[in-house]
Amino acid sequence: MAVVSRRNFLGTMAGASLLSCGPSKTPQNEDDGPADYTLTIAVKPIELGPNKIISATTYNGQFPGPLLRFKEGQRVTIDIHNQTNTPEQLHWHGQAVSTDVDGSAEEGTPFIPPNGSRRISFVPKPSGYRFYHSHVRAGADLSAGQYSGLVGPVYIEPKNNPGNYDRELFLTLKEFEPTLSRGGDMDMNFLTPNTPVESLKDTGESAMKASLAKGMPHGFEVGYGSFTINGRMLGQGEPVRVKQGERVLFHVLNGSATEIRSLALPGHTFTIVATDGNPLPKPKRVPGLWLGTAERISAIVDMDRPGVWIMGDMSDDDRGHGMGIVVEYAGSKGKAQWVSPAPFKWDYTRLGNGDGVVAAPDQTFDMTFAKQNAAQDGFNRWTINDIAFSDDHMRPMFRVQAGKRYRLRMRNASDDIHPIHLHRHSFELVRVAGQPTSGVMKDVVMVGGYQEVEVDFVADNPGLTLFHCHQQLHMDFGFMALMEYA
Ligand SMILES: [Cu+2]
Repeated sequence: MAVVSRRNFLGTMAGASLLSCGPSKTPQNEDDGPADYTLTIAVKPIELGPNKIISATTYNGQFPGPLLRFKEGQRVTIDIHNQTNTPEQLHWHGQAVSTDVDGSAEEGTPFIPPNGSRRISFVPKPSGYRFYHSHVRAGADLSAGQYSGLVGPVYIEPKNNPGNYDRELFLTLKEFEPTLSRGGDMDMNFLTPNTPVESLKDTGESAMKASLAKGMPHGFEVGYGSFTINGRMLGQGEPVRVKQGERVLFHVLNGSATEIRSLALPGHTFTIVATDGNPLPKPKRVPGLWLGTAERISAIVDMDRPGVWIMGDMSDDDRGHGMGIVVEYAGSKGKAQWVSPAPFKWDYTRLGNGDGVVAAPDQTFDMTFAKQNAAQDGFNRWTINDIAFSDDHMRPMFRVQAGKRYRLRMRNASDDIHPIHLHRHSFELVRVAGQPTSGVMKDVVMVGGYQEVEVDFVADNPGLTLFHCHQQLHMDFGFMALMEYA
């Protein structure tokens, strides 16, 4: 926990240990003097509950990694020490940084060598809720990549306007103890509009049928033994202690390697103010949250229903295995209560402006995502426009010019939901399953089974740019592409 902050206030993480902070010398340049932050990657025991201690690769021996509070536009220097025997990459998810520090080998970021270190320096931006995580290929190794404990939150303070709420709390949702199965996918039917494209469905279903007819088993999926919020299973950590009348801003991160998560607090509603750290055009009230891997939601909850509650995943099974945290009002006692919210659907388009008016793109890239069942050592192989990304197929697929606006028309010819991520840029949601919207800025969006989603981005950060599905099992087996600037 030796994070030293020269000038930054370190906020609270519910249920997680506080960080020490203290003064240190201001370096004259980034190459000498102490760094503003130190992150040490090492295998450590982490205690998910009293009789549940696992070992995992962590940042600074803790899970989640320390909350890093940066100031927009104020350069930071960070020492990253790697005390493992494998090369690492630390990705600054959601930030518009350069390829040299972004933390993607595919873009050319140097690895943090095994038992070695790297000092990096960058100017944090844009403001808002970001995070950092390992960005290495795990493949069949379920201790590597994002299956590990290598996830931590980042908050970049805006230059002006620190926000209007009583308190803020950071929640990192994450599963541990991964195992492989041939279980097939759980039916996840929470997205709306739900209008599958028939041609995509035909393509996907006939490919699957042909594979099974050849005697292929279903490709591997990953399941988990324990589920946590801020590294603690439900009931095993400190509760979130609140007072009646408080407005609490929750910054929720889905830090999962592979899973989609939901979150509800019985008797309360969430007012979403930002998606992936970017303010919405208007705050939006919802009964609960859904987050694909790597998505973040910042939402205010008015604490107006005294009691002891379970804030948790809407899946009874996952909540039963730990995915929840107790919210306790001052003066309330007793066992924490869970009540399922009335069923509702998750509609990205309603977070934005209904008009769907956005600037015309200079060019549109069409992409079709497809699955080759069990095609790679029992794992599903994934393609974008029929090409599976690999060490042998890293040639950039798309070419952009600085300053221009591009539309990505993503077509999903599989029944899985893909949380799609673009590095070093933010994008605007334009159309989801045929429904227009505007004003919702994100860096990850879930593309539903057999659905189409369109997003626009402005090419404003030159350098190789990685585009991929954030599901570790998908990105590791082909679901990536590079964009290059002309
Ligand atoms: Cu995917």
